[in-house]
Amino acid sequence: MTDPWWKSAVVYQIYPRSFADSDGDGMGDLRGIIQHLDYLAELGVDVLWLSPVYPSPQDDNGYDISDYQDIDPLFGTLADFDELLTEAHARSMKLIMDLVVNHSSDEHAWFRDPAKRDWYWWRPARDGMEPGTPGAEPNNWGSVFGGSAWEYDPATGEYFLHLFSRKQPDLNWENPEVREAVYEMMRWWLDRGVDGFRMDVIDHISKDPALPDGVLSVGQSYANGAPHYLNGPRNHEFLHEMHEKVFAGRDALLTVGEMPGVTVDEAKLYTDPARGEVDMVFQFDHVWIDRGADPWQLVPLKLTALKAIFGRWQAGLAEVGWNSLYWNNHDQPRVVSRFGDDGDFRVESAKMLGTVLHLHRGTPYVYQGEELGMTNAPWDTIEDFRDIEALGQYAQAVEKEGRRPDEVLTVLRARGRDNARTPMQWDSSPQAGFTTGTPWLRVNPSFSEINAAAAVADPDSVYHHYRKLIDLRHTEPAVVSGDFTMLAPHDEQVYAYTRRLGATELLVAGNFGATPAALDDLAGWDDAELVLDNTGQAPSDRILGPWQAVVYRRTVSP
Ligand code: TEU
Repeated sequence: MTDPWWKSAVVYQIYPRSFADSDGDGMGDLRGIIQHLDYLAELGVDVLWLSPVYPSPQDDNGYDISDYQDIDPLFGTLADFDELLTEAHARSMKLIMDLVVNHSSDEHAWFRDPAKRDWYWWRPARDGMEPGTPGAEPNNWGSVFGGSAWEYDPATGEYFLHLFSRKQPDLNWENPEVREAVYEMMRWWLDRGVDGFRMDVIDHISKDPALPDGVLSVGQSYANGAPHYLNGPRNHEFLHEMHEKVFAGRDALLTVGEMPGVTVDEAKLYTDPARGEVDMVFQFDHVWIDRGADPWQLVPLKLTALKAIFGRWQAGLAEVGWNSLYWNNHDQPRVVSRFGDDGDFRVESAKMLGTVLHLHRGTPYVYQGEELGMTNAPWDTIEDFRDIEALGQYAQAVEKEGRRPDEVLTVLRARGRDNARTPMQWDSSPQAGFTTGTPWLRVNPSFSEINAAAAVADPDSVYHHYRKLIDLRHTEPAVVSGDFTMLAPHDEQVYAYTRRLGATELLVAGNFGATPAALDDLAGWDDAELVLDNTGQAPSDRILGPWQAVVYRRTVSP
């Protein structure tokens, strides 16, 4: 059997509101994307993933959808969308949509239809409690964005469940009508020509219908209910049904499930082709690595822990299933600021991080601006943030739980989602060439130095390094299909591994620090071909320079 096409593909994520504004309203749009398709084709990516562009009150920047089968006027029209799809396909790029069906907007017609109450999770107040009074919520779950996961509706005297904002009521997947409506909508987009879906929090769709209380930890007002809605009892069944009813018989699609909290064993089931669920999942272990038991403490990166995580995922999905590989998306801080050095070694460390990630076995995802080495932004006060998560968590922590504002701000500055959402930096003109108007979120002041025009013109830029990484995946079969061996798992500074396919062996090594680092495993590779390097200097005496990354190739006897 030949490998599916997406094993040698690289996906590029576009966050439309921050990508490119064609009409000066300060908000990115579909025509803005069309204007930059040549840039993306030049980068070499195979697939574009669009974060949501559907009609939405924009409470969570479009992850709250009020109509699944149209385009929000903020972004354009369906005709613009069709043109984008045609133009992407004309450049041999596929396009996948964001599918947000764990919840809809509270402004969706389904939620407003009294005949469709069973399409959501409506529940009465806790036994013996007066509806609408403190503590009367049906259970003790907290919303990811702060506060209770239940909203009281005085008109009907009941509560509805929202794992995210109160404007994102959870859909009731137990109801077969809900599932059929979702599948029909998905078929409609596929018939229009889209090439697949990224599925938002798709491991949350099956809940334990008893909705039991979660365990409350000390100092917290709400419990983590995750055990009761994460990878719930019918999650595999629902995804298999979706596969049967939507994907079966259609070729060349890509499906990726966003699955916060998924384990390797579960991911193996979700991505086993024989089971017919999804092609790959986004796991969260490596992006939760610097999250402590106390959410308002910053935990520094421990490289050996990062290697243990990736090593476990590489081994776990080696025979069955497939990995997706990412550092960044619209929910994560910029990787060069998080795990690299966004000061003196910004260019070197951004290239090193890209190299180490991309040459694992799996499908890499590049988030807009990552290919430029874009950094976290400076945030003075909480008023600078726009993200509902940052604002909600700040209110919960500072106003309800009495945390110190500076303590909370320190963590939001380092980890907040708005770091990823500042406008794409196209050139050094005002507003970074993103808009002729006032951008919805402040442009990162780094744009005069870090921008696409400068990067394209500079052969040593992060951008050109990403082009080489993408090209290597397209041309070197060992990158796609080679087996994976982690080297030096106990080394706290160097990340190194080999990939082997038949007689070809690759060695990938990256220095996660500003001091030179020795790697004994480099012995024996001195005569090998240096395929890629980020400093222009081959290592000597097995020593990697500051933030250096190297890729060697040699022929071995099979
Ligand atoms: O994110 C789900 C998710 O896990 C996030 O809550 C994430 O863990 C957190 O924001 C990290 O700080 C998806 C979307 O990617 C996100 O943008 C949405 O807000 C969320 O679902 C609700 O749709």
